[in-house]
Amino acid sequence: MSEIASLITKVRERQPLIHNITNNVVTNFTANGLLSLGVSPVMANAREEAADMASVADALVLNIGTLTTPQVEAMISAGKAANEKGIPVVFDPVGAGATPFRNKTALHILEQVNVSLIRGNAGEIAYLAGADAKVKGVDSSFQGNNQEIAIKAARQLGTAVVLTGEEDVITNGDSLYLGKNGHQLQTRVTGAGCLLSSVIAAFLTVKETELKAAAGAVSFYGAAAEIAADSSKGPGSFQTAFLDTIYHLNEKELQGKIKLSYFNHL
Ligand code: ATP
Ligand code: TZP
Ligand code: MG
Ligand code: MG
Repeated sequence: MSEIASLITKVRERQPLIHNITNNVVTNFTANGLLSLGVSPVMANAREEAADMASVADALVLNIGTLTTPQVEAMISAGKAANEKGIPVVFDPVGAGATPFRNKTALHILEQVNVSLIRGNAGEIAYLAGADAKVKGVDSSFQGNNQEIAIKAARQLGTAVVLTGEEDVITNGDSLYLGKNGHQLQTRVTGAGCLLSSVIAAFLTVKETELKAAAGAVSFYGAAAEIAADSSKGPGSFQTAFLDTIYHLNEKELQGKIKLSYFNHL
């Protein structure tokens, strides 16, 4: 696990610029989370500049949490610019499976943009895999086999998939990491999933395989949540402690905390 742990040092050394077109619930938390990590966030949603910003960024995050038609146009234009430049694109299909507009938009973005990785909860990934999704607003109540659903989505969509929950499944349809870091308090802070999508984008800039980079990001993030939860009284103090731990947690401490299993040739 030392190779996976070393990615956090590489991310901090590289200090990538992460362009986020994200929802208006989590914008501030995402920017602060990325700054705590040691990377540069920028939010640029306007159709008029989304492509220009993507073309100077090191990675792009498309998040449909509070989508509007102009914002979707901005996402597609930024996504195409990112593809032309060859930078990673992370897609967070927030609430896919919940309404026809979200469903249609999620599939449209995946048609138009070459996405490097999709990060969602079980219900969202199940919807994209064509399974019977249960998405309550933006939260999942899907009760199926998460590993099977993630593998199916990755194979069908031809992209890496990170399905998060109590256990995290990270797969490209051929091999898989199962991650067991994390804390239940993460489900009581809005944007815990959205910030993770942006943290994964930062890790994708250090030129590892998508799977290794995502495994590094997910383990780092989950380990930070565990440490933060130890000194928290509830969701309010957890949110502050989580940002502090994202700032302080280093490669050496992380190494002893990673809970990852790897499965090859699925
Ligand atoms: P949802 O909207 O369903 O809450 P989300 O998009 O916010 O989903 P999560 O699945 O909650 O995303 O994942 C965010 C982070 O929280 C991940 O790092 C994941 O490992 C962690 N996590 C989620 N649920 C739990 C849990 N019950 N126990 C431990 N960690 C969890
Ligand atoms: N409503 C629309 S987007 C959003 C809410 C509550 C934030 C979802 O964030 P996350 O990371 O999926 O919990
Ligand atoms: Mg959540
Ligand atoms: Mg989410």
